[in-house]
Amino acid sequence: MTAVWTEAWGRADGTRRVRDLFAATYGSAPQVVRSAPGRVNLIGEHTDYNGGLALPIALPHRTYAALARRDDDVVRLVSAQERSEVREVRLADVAPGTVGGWAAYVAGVAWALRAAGHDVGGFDVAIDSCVPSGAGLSSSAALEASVAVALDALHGLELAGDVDPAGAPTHDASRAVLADVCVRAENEIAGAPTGGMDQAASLRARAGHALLLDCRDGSARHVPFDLATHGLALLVVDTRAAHSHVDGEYAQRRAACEGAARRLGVASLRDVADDPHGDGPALASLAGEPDGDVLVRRVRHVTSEIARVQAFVDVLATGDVAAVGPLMDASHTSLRDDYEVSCAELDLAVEAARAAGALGARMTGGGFGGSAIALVEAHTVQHVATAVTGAFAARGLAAPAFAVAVAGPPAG
Ligand code: GAF
Repeated sequence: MTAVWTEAWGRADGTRRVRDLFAATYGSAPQVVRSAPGRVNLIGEHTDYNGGLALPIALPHRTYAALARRDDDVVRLVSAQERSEVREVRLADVAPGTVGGWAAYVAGVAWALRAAGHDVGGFDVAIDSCVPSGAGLSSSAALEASVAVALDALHGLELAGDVDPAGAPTHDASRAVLADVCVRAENEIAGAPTGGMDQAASLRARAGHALLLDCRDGSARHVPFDLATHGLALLVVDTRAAHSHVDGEYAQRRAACEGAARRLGVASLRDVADDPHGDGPALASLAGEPDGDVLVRRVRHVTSEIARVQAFVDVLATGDVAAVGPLMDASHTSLRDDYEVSCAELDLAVEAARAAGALGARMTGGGFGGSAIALVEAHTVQHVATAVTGAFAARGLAAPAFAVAVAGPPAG
């Protein structure tokens, strides 16, 4: 059974495609072209909106945005993925609930920049992308971040800075500001109550490194992450099971955590995770509530997952990279059983990858569909992908798509 691969475009190819789309649509050349990556999260799932730790890497798969200024406040938008007519939005009309679909992410970024006091006017924009959409690989954040850095360049906002030759952003603090802008666009204009890890990964990551994000104070540290030197690889399995954050399940999980924190009298569940006495007392007090069983499991996932991120980083520092495998496995079990955000396709991808020799595997991203990741010995990548493909076929499921994730550079 042959595995299907989703290749990342080269930068020159992506730039040419989006320039061509812009010229074919608007009859002139764009003034700026920028791009931003999707991400996979190595570990630390559903921790960001709990003030916790997360450890994403930027993917080599990127979204490309070509822009030119207009002298009115109209935004015209076209996307190669949507194959739709050119859409048109007036910036003055952008508000929660007024823009639907993918255009909300683009117009939302301009709206949030204006709300933060930046002088952003109308523009024409063309979008093209090799980040698979709906695959849990942050195509939304890649779209927002590509538009954010493009608007930054178009209007001379000087927030994005550069990406140095080693693939590191030169201006982390102001990139964190841009990430917040993208989160506002997603939360308020697109209506998805997500937590901010994805936008940080796309804007603040560094090539060859994972981004250790502390979502309580917004600080970030780049942790070396180069699997190839250890003879390892990270296989991404896009299960092709539908996934969306605008639906109610993600919001319910977030509300449950925030409700639990309120009942415990803490600012966020991070405080429970950091309690020197452990999470036992908090879990015991929640167990007595009417919905105690569910609350205990939700909180236990968050506190244990934050501890696993720290353990993962500690293991990486020892150089024994393969030893992170059991932490990935434990993360998946916790997301499946305690947080209940996995699904049959994700569980199958994880189990089939492990059966084919993966050293650890887990769902990545928000869940309810989307992608899994598996840590494998580099020479077994094809073997594991073929085995997972076979397992999906045996269940009568659509063939998954695969990619090898190498930590790439951030938006720029
Ligand atoms: C999605 C969200 F967008 C993130 O903010 C994060 O909560 C993630 O799910 C789960 O870790 O990607």
